[in-house]
Amino acid sequence: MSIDISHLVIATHNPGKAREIDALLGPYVRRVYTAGELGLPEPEETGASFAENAVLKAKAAAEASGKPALADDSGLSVSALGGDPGIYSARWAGPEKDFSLAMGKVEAALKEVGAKDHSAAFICVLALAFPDGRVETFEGRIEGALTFPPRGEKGFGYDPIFVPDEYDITFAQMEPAQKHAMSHRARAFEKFLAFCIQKVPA
Ligand code: ITT
Repeated sequence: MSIDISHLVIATHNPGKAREIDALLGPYVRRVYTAGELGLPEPEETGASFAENAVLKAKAAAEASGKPALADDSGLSVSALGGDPGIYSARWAGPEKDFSLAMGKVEAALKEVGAKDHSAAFICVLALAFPDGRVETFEGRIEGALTFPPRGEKGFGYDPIFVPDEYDITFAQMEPAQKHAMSHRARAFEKFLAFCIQKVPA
């Protein structure tokens, strides 16, 4: 079986994610359309897991566009907060998508539980959906620890408070290429690309 992802819809409305996905797809895809560019609606994320939400977004975009669609559901899982904000990572930023507010909420929640353990992980599940209803998922994860106050101007979302294990700078202090060499999204992409390449006939 071969799969054609040469024209792919990126089912995200998050410009930070879209930028990273574009860079990670690199030469593998000829034409990338974003959900915003195609005017696709933003489906409500009603799933109970990253995978369920990724599938829901990818399927909606594939159905609406008639093209294969790739969605990313991701977030920050903080050990001392029982995995929160997790699948609610975007919602913690409120309607204004204010991540200073979201990072402040994480810091306040850690203080409230008196947590000494600041370990956390970023998780990303990619879902690839086809107009005929087929869907595949790929998961990536990176472990690290949270630091306050936030540091760095690069990246997006919670990057300024996340220090990956074995580093002393945050994702927001890294050049994009350095983040892409290790991130949860990059790890999910490795699996996605391996799947696609394996399926393409020689
Ligand atoms: P779409 O659903 O349109 O893709 P979204 O922002 O709503 O956009 P999610 O529901 O997957 O996406 O929310 C994930 C949130 O987790 C996202 O808004 C970021 O704030 C955060 N996040 C995910 N990956 C991240 C990364 O690499 N660096 C920093 N924050 C990240």
